[in-house]
Amino acid sequence: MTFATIGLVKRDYDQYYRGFSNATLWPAFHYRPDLIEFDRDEYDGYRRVNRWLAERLAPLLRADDVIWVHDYHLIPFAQALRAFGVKNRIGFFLNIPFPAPQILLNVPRHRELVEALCAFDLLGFQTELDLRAFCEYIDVEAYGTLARDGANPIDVQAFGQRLKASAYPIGVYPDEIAALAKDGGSGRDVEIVKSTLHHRKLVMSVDRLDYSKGLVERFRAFARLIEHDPAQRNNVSFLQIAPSTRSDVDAYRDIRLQLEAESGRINGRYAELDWTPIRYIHRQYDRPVLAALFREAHVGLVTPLRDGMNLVAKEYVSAQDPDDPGVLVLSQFAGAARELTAALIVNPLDIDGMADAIATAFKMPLPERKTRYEEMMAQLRENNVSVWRDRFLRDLKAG
Ligand code: ADQ
Repeated sequence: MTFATIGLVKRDYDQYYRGFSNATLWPAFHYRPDLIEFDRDEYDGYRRVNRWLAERLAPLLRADDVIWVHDYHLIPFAQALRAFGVKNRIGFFLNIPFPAPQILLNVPRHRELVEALCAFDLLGFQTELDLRAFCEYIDVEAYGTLARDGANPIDVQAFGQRLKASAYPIGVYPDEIAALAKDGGSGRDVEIVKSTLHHRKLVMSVDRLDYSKGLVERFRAFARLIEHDPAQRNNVSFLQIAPSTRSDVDAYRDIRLQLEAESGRINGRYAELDWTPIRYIHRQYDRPVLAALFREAHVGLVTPLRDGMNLVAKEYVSAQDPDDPGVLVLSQFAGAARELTAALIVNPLDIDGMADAIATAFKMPLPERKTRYEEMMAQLRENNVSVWRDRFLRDLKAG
């Protein structure tokens, strides 16, 4: 693979990346209008950087290149490329949710953004729900037309453009992760976790530290579990791995402080001399280590408030021992819940419901754990990341 990379100067980083991308679009697209910040200069910076990236890419392109653009940082990218005379096929995949129109309307200039999206030839969303939200905007807000003949991808006409749109749920390579999980088990980090567990059950979560991931609610659910069932105390350990991201955006500083307070409160209340209920670690780990840790965990607790897909859910299932698999507890608001229906599906705002699901997972008999695991693995194999890529590129090239 050949990469062309360019750096951003501080003003561009602040306006384009930290500002409009991560303080306006990210909260809006994750259904958090209360966290949306909008600054006109940042929006101008967002458009300017997209134009500049397009200007730098245009001379590198050959006539038969197919261009695949990823994510919310690059919504105006096709429009910008077209302005430089690029005629190639251009597709866009949105890794995060697409919000319902009533949420998107909170973003000033939302119409310009959706108009920019319509300059792509193909739009890919994670789930049917995201696709439907986009179509609703086209229908109700943009007075566009959508071909309702059941064809997939759907034909869209809006803002004087014709394009196609469909759902392409992103996948993983489940068998590669399974192999990593098996081999990674002898590493030092994994041995440390095993030796300090002392046969306690392990509940595990891995997320970027982000307010969309539902960490506070999850910590409270774990506290509720040990509060209501004292027999669980000292018999279960919760490992939360969450490296900081975007720590220069205010909302991310706030969530970090809130989590530190919450884990401190819970550990202060319930810890014993030989047991800390929550281990909360701000670190990146190598993929084999994470995979091996997933395999040790009796419960994978993946409870985002909103998530485009959530690959951790798919990685956790893939990493399990087929002869003794753990149980995935999964938020109904993760895109992955549309495919991994054999998980224990929870509402991440229902603290008691999540505590009950963890207790159910602990008690689940081996045959049921195996059936659920096998159903989910079959789904992950059928829609692995190559299948996802090939479907998108086939539709993009088909025109
Ligand atoms: P993210 O919000 O980053 O991705 P996710 O899908 O869970 O969320 O992917 C995170 C990846 O980073 C996983 O592969 C995970 O293993 C890895 N990771 C997380 N914490 C780690 C740590 N401490 N050390 C090492 N690796 C770690 C966005 C969207 C998602 C969507 C993906 C892909 O928000 O909804 O699923 O893109 O489309």
